Amino acid sequence: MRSWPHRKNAFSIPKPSIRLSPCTALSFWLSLAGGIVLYFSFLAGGAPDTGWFSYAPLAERAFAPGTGVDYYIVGLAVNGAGTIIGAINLAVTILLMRCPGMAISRVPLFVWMTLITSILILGAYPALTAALVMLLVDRGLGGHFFDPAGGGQAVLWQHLFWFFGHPEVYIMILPAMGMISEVIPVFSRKPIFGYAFVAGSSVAIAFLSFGVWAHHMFAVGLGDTENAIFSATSMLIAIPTGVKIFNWIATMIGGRLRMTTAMLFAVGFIAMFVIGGLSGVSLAVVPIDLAVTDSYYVVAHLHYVLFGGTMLGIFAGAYYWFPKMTGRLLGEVLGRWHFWTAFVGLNLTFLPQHWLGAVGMPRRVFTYAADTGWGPLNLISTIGAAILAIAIAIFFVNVVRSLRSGEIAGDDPWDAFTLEWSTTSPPLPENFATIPAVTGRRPLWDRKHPELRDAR
Ligand SMILES: [Cu+2]
Repeated sequence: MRSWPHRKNAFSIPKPSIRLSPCTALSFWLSLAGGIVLYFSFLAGGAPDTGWFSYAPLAERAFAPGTGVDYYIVGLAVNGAGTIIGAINLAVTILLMRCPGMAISRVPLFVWMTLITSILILGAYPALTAALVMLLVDRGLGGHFFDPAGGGQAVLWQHLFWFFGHPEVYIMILPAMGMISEVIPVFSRKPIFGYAFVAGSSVAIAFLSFGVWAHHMFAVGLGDTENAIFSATSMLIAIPTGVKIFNWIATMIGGRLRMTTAMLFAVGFIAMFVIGGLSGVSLAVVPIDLAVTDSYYVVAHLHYVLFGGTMLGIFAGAYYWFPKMTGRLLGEVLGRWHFWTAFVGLNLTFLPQHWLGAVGMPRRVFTYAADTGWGPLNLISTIGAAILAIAIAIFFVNVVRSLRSGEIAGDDPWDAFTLEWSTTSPPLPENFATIPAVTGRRPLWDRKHPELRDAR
């Protein structure tokens, strides 16, 4: 295994200090409490059994008399309050508390994506919260918001839910995109290609993501004109997404690549996200959507985006920032095992589901008739899921082992670009001994290599 410069001895790891500001603490504890309320429903006489989007009227008391949906409502509302407070906190910090010289056109792309994600949260979560309150009124106080018999509209729930639900996809993927936008340039030893396009295309994605929600509702019967409009806006969103893919690839072209585990996961993200993105474009075509809606094709698409995309991106970020957080590197040998088992496992699990969906296997079934012929592909999928579980286990073993006896990271184990690598690992409570001055997009790199300094 290669050894990186700037190693320090075993006694130089500062004690980690976790101190939350009151606002951060409120957001963290509300989010955690909301999650606990939701999971507590399993113990309290039944989890919500109306699917993750809890469609009305099935979520109304007449059809779901237990307490499961009530736990869903309260859990998501409390969790959402924590998320909204966290988003305000992050947006205000990024907009108002940057260090001298850190113009908004110089902040790391991970920070850009965090800002855009926070704005998306502020636009999307209130719609969900409003819908949850209305459902609570329907269930607890005899309201009729979603009850056609009382003059309400069941489809109103779908509009409100998906007005939240589609931006939510970007809320989950944009931070991961930000992570690989940090990892790929450092391990290509090149600045990101087209910084302004990576940041700007995310603004475009955020803007468009509020105008595509009804692509989840093509089968509802809104009408051909409505379906055509939402089909067009959904296809449009592929353009800024594609721009990013080209930026990442162009960053790697001509670079001196270091295929660390973090970089493997980042490259894996690009490959898998292209598959998930393309199946997403196919679902924006109304006739295709009508043919495969509520089938395993949708399940396959979602998992290529959220596992092949978001999870691989989070793993890339974990291997990249673990040394900064803990002072020790994650093991590279176990890291490679983790990557390849995850990569093989996820493709074995989710790729066959495209075919299963296309031939009509509905989602949310746990069994099917033998003469459907779905058995072999489901068997492959099951084997893949087991391999995926092994991959996650390898990651946790790696984390525990590295925490106890991992290689000492030092301040800057990757010869990185950005300011967090100029301070100790883990950082001091104040982050920096003196407030750094910034004159470009790669402040630490500029300091290390004044002769190669970026123009901006
Ligand atoms: Cu969507």
